Amino acid sequence: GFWEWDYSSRNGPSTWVEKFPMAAGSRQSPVNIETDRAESDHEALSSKPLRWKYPATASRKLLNPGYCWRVDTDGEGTLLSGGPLMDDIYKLEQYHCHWGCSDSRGSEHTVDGQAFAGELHLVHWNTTKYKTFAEAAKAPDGLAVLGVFLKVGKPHDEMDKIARLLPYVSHKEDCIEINEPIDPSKLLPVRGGRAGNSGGIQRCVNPCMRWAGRIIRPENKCGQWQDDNGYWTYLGSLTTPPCNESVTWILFKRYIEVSHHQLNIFRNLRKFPRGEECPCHENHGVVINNFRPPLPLGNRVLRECGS
Ligand code: SG5
Ligand code: ZN
Repeated sequence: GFWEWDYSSRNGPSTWVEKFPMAAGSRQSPVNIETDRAESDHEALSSKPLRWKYPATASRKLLNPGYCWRVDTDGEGTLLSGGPLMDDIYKLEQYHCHWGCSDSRGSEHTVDGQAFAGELHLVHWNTTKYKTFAEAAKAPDGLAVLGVFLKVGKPHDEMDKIARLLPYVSHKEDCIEINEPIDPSKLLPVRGGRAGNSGGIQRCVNPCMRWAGRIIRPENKCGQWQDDNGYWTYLGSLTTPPCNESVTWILFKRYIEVSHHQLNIFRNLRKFPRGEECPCHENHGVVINNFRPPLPLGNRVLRECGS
C-alpha cells in the first residue's frame, strides 16, 4: 500500500521528515522541560489568567484514527484565552491522547527527563484571527494545545466515560456518536499531584457569594475556570505529521491520575480497519507507544506561570 506515517521502526518519527519537511524545523514539539531553565514570567502571564470554558455537550464523536483515540467537538460555547494567548479567543476542536506500552512511558513531553504514562492533548484554534481550523493550523499563532500528563493511580471518573466507549471504536476508522456528556474540564488537573515543583488549585472565574449566611458556590453553574495551578508554555509544533509550527503549547504542572486498567483499555485499540488482516509482525496491530520523542528546545524560551 501507499506510505503511511506511524510510530513503528519502519515509518516512525525519524522517517517523517522525508515526506514532511517541516518535521526538521527549529520549532518542533515535543521537548524535554528542564524545570530549572523555565523563565518565570508573572507580569506577562499572570496579568491575564488562563481561562477556559467547555460545555460537556460539545464532545460529539469518539474516533479511532489508527494512531490514538480522539474526541471531536462541535466547538460550540468552548473557549480558551488568557495567559500566553492574551486576548485572542481559541475554540476547542478535538482532544486525544498519547500513551505507552507500559506505565513508565507514553507522554510526548518529558519533565526533567522523566516521561509520564500518557499525555492528553486538547487542541484549540484561534477564532479571533482565523476563519477555519485549517487556516489556523498553518499560522504561527493559529493553534493552542493544552497538555495534561497522565500518571498511573486511581481510576479517573471522566476518563472512564471514554474508556467505556473505546470497545465500540476498537478498529481504525471506527467512529461513534457520544450521547452521555463528557466534560473536558474534568480531565484537567484539579488538586492533582505535581509534575514540577509548584502548587495551587483551579478557581472558578465567578467568585463564591454569601447569601442568607450560606456560601453559594457557582462552580457547577458557570462552568468557566481559570488556572492557579501553574503551567509551562513555549512555542512549538504539532507532534504528528505534517508537524506544522503553529502551536502555543501550555502544559499543566499538575498531572491527573488514571488507572492501569484504564490505560490497558487504550492499549487495546487496533491500528488496522475492521475486517482487514492483523499486521501481527508489530505488536499485534495495537496502538501503543504513539508518542514522538522530545526534540531540542534550541533557542526558544520556556516560560512558566504559577509559583
Ligand atoms: C493526533 O495528534 C491527531 C491529529 C492531531 C495530531 O494524533 O491524530 C489523529 O487523530 C489522526 C488522524 O488530529 C487530526 O489529524 C485531526 C484531523 O493533529 C491535529 O490536530 C492537526 C490536524 C497532532 O496534535 S498534537 O500536536 O496535539 N499531538
Ligand atoms: Zn497529541
